[in-house]
Amino acid sequence: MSEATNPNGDGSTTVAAGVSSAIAEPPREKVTKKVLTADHPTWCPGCGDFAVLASFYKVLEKLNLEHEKIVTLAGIGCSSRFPYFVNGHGAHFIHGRAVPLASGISLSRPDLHVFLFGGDGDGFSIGGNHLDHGARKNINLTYFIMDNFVYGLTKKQTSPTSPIGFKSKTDPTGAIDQPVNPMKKLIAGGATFIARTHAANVVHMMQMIERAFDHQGFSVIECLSECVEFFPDVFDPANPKKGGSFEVIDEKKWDGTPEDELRHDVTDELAAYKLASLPFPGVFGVFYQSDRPTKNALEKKWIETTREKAGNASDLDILQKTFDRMK
Ligand SMILES: Cc1ncc(C[n+]2csc(CCOP(=O)(O)OP(=O)(O)O)c2C)c(N)n1
Ligand code: SF4
Ligand SMILES: [Mg+2]
Repeated sequence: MSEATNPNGDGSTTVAAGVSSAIAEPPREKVTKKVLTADHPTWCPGCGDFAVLASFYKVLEKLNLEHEKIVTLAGIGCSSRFPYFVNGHGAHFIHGRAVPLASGISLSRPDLHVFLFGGDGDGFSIGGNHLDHGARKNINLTYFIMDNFVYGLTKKQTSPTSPIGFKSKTDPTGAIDQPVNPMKKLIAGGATFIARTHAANVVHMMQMIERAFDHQGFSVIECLSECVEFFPDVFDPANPKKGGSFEVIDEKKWDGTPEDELRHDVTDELAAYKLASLPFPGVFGVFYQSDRPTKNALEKKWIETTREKAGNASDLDILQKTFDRMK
């Protein structure tokens, strides 16, 4: 999503007519955690989402983006409270509808950095359909899904990623439905950057956020983020501090060595699908990445061509001509 750092797309910046480029801009305030911190997070003590927020602040600090260009959006859920805690443009939207909201913002304001946050219920259940369409259209944004295998905010219902046998208020004798495999869903949906991480591994989480940010297109990170209240310890098998093992995907280096042949090619969809089929807790890192054109780029080109065909008329003239034709 680094397109936003270069609004004109050619290395230039626009100076409004009549405004002298000699006017010195006041020095920019550095984007620090202090500047980025808004409200006090209201998650339960020990909730995995705290680490996600801390990692996000750290990545923003490192990237030192223009503060006014940062947008955080979310649906509904504990994880979706995220925009409240970030001092930037933000919105807490209807449950499951964060992707269309973010898509509109990304398409109409390519100069902004659009970050989307939410939970497994928001993304894979009520918003599952929107996720697929954002992915196939390859909208330029970064979507961070805090997957805790449960509906946290509404106090323990089975979520689309809850494992079979999970006892909840909606499945008191244990869940019987096949859970969604987030990586497989995202690969099939057409997302062009797909990664998986764990909230207990801040360094890895930050690497994934940065790589997702650098990607042009629909970048998604699934992060195992523990709900200590309603599904504690479920991610321990992938947490070395709790006796588990965190296995990172060994990506191809394209160095021509025999060992490189065994490494994962992130552009290989089938190989990504095989990694996604590994039993829980699976592996972590970048599963898939492709450079398919974004809708943002395709739509921009289409608008330019159409405008040219209309003799570079203004929006108002084009609208007027359309109305005139309808008379
Ligand atoms: C249309 C609609 N249906 C249901 C709800 C109730 N609801 C609010 S959050 C939520 C689930 C949130 O789960 P998840 O996205 O996994 O977030 P978490 O709280 O676990 O972080 C539900 C069912 C709602 N707010 N709106
Ligand atoms: S209920 Fe679970 S997900 Fe929600 S804040 Fe508490 S620990 Fe986090
Ligand atoms: Mg959840």
